[in-house]
Amino acid sequence: MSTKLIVERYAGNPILTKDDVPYAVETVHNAGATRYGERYVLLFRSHLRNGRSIIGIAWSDDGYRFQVESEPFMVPSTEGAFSAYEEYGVEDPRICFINDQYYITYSAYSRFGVRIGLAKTCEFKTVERVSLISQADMRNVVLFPETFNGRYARLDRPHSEINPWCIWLSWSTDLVHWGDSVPVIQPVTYHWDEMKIGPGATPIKTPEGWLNIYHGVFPTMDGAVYRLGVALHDLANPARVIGVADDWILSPEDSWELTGYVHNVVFSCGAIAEQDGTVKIYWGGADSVMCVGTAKISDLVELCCKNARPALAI
Ligand code: BMA
Repeated sequence: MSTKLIVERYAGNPILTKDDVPYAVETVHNAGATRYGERYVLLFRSHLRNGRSIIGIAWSDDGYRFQVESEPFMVPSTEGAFSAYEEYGVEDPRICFINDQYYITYSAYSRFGVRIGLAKTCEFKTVERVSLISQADMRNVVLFPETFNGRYARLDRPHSEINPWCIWLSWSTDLVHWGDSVPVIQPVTYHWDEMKIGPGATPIKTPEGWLNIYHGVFPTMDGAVYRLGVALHDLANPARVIGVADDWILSPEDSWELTGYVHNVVFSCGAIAEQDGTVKIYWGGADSVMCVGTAKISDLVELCCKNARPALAI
């Protein structure tokens, strides 16, 4: 099976650009995605001209043609406990439906570093901030949509000078306090994801395991290249990784992925499984536009099982 054919890009890409946004922004990228009834929702990140980010919202009936709402969905909080940690912007939202609520995990940037905020909504009209759920420095938190023996689980990506930028898994009984953290996937030296990896889309449940679409970064003389890969986690204990696909599934190729606000980037914060066994994967191209492509879930699972490399490999 050629990985070149794994993700079929939508012919109408890019599906959203700054020209589709009715307020002034410079980029549209890194959108969390979910289904709301019969419709599709994207919560996308946009840079303002001061370089800081806000989160907008777009709706679609088919998952391809989106209409952006007239006002942003989340802007940095200016009051209460959140304001001190969002002054530099809110970024890269992921959406997870649990307990009849849509939970949103996002990066909150401030003079104190980057940490993760948790917010929730029932109808994508109003949004309520719940708690800051990490210390600095943490990015890329995705929740699992189910509990495991009464505990919630999340994939996260703490970073520091000595941590080799791994994907970790943490547990919680209330979605606010997290612990029992363990590293679950490490970058592999001289591999497409050797520089750093991070969770991408909310994990998708398959009969074989939880499918984790993540991003990996390779350093080159021309800067970093961001690509997407896949891993499969045990259904009953997602801290156990069944396999990590050796090859990437998506690499920057289209002109709007190769050049833009940051060149050579495909970065996903959301994917939506369909009844027909396919998944719509949404990704930001070059931190500038939103794109979508489809893959067969069974192909992605097969890559994790038949073409795997060790999860903790150094
Ligand atoms: C990462 C994050 C992402 C961004 C990517 C490529 O560190 O900032 O939001 O898409 O870099 O610039």
